[in-house]
Amino acid sequence: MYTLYATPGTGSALSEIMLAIAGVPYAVKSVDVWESPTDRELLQRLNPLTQVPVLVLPDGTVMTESAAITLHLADVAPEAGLAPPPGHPGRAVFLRRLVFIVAALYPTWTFGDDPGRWVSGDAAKAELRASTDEHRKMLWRQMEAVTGTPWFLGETRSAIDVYIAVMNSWRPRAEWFSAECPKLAAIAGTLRADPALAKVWERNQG
Ligand SMILES: N[C@@H](CCC(=O)N[C@@H](CS)C(=O)NCC(=O)O)C(=O)O
Repeated sequence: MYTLYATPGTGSALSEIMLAIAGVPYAVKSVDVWESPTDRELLQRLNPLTQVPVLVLPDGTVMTESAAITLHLADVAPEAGLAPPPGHPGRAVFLRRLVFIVAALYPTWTFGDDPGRWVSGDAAKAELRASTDEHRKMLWRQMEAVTGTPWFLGETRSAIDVYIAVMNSWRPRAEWFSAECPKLAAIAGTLRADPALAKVWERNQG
């Protein structure tokens, strides 16, 4: 049994959806990564970065980092199609964009969500929030320019679509995607409407 430490609406939704798609047995341990000192202490023991997702594997191994978790689940459940397998024509693009999302896009929230962690003074905080928000929009436009249909990789659904759908509700939020990145918005809409994932989406509203 896998155990996922998760805070609804955050990046742990990525791993929760992928666990559901992979079809492996898992339990969700709800934690409040933002507000609860007790939960943060618990998380910090598992992940010194005090971040979700944290996934404890059936053998007790602790995994962090959503991309690593993605690749692990793709290994244990290859039939679920989270990642195109080695040799697949979409494999290189998949790997490139998986790392692009976690290495280029994800840090824009890390540094912009709570700028007071990194800089002091209202002006500096406002500037860091605004600059990371703008940079993120530019990165999403780059993604839109290389997005296929109906899925990011074209006919092949993959974990990249899960990232696109989860992150669709984060700043700059769904309305911006509909107006500026319609292909990404369509992918998010399709995956969010998948009845097989309804319970997970419901748990991750907000
Ligand atoms: N690189 C990590 C980023 C994870 C991350 O930033 N998680 C956020 C929630 S979306 C978090 O736990 N933030 C709490 C904090 O930084 O204190 C990944 O891909 O899993």
